[in-house]
Amino acid sequence: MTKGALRLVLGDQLSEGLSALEGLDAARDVVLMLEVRDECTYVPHHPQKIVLILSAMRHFAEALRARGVTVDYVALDDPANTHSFTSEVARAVARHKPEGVIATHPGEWRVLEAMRGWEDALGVPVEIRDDTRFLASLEFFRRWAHGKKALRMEFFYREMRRASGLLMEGDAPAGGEWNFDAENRKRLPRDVIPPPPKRFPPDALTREVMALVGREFPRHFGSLDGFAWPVTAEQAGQALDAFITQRLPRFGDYQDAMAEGEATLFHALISTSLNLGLLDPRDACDAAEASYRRGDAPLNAVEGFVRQILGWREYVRGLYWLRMPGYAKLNALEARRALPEFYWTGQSGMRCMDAALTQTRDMAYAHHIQRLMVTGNFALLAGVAPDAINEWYLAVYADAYEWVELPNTHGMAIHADGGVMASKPYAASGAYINRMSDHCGKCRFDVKGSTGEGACPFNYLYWDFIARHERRFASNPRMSMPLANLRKMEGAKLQAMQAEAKRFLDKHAPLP
Ligand code: FAD
Ligand code: DLZ
Repeated sequence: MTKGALRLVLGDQLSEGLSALEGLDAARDVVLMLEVRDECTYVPHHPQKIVLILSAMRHFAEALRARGVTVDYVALDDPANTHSFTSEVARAVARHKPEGVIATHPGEWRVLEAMRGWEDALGVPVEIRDDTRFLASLEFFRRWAHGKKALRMEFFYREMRRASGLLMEGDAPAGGEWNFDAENRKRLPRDVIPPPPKRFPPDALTREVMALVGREFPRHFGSLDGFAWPVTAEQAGQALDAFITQRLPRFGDYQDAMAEGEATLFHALISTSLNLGLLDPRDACDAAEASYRRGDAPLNAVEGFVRQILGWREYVRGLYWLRMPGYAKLNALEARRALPEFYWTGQSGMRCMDAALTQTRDMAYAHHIQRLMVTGNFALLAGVAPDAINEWYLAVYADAYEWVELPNTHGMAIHADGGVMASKPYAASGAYINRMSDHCGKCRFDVKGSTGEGACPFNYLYWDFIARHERRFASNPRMSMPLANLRKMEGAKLQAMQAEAKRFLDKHAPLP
């Protein structure tokens, strides 16, 4: 029994500086960590994601214990485990009879809702502290958003540059521009070979968790072989260092590229570590800026990288907490179709889709353009129901938590929020994929074709999508070009594409 506080650390809160651990009294307080089945199954997470989280939790608990902290760690295979946060916190309160529970604001709405009921249910004070591991507080975001008609990331990002001082020369942005995106759209040339990312082969503790997860969740989509994610803060730091020295200089140039056999290109693969709390976002930005200041990486690369973290990552979190819970229910395009079965099998026959889907199965990772312009674009064009596609993204990526997955999928990829996040849908035909990748040359579908069985499905689905939403998009000036092209199109050609789209969708993504 302790008279101190029970300090809860969730699986994605593995940071030494976590607010729930501030002021910890090692002599009186107990840190509570819970492996629970409910969290492993509320969507069928990829086994690598579950291993990553449980292994990182176990390593974090070991590190706390090494510092003399008492950790009450409930393992997944503990026979007494009741497998939900709420019931396990209740059991721990009964065990320790603490003076109160201290938690950090969780990353998902459903968990916050549960936490808000704990004080009444447990009969002890429950303090939910702000999550201070972000560069913008939720209050900062709310103040920025207040009274604005449109919440565009670019303007939030500029505020964040000013507030953080990152890549600033006095009051002006380094290099005289806020954003060098226009330079960051190169296709990968044949003779540019991206250096492979640093891998972290599983240690004994991780191997133990792999066996456990293999036993407990044998039917979850995804392969466990090849698990190589960083599971400690030290490893996360090494992954960042390797990225900064080997890949950052070309990150910008090839940020939007896709290539056969290149699953990671010049991307950082640090989202898992950032989202677990193993890596601090400010440290990642500082390391990139230092590389620029040393002359080791060009500004287009460094600004592009910093924008992803200081801009997009902070922006999506702010938007999520500003708009939830209603945000998840939006369905502006009235999308209702089922998720095509090939999202699970990786056998669509479309080379770009199958590359993204099979690497997702094998690594629990796909880079941003694959998520946005391939699997996301496909779901948008096909009109897959938001719940179905959101659940898929939340399940299959090792870095997925609702605060970051939902705005990216619901808002950016499928436009279900009707334009809160993006001023127009990120809809594209096969021509975009052909421009940014070498997939189409080897694909069994013809990227130039728009009708018939051999035509690239992205083409007829694109025009079917534009035609389906013609009236809705008419008031959006950013859609005037595709609408003008639609109106110029021969009626018979459009009808043939619509018939092809219907045939394809009824087969692969039926209506309920
Ligand atoms: P890099 O390309 O190297 O970028 C560096 C870092 O910037 C990332 O690690 C990440 O922390 C941050 N970042 C980049 N883009 C974004 C973004 N749009 N939103 C938030 N952070 C960003 N990211 C997640 O962390 N979890 C998700 O569940 C997730 N779901 C997504 C779903 C869709 C449909 C889309 C289009 C994007 C999603 N993203 C998500 C954003 C982005 O794709 C990933 O952060 C990125 O691919 C992670 O790989 P990386 O570390 O190699 O990133
Ligand atoms: C995703 C996840 C999984 C798979 N398992 C656990 C777990 O067993 N224990 C835990 O504390 N957290 C887990 N998580 C992360 C939580 O789902 C996450 O903390 C919430 O979704 C809030 O972001």
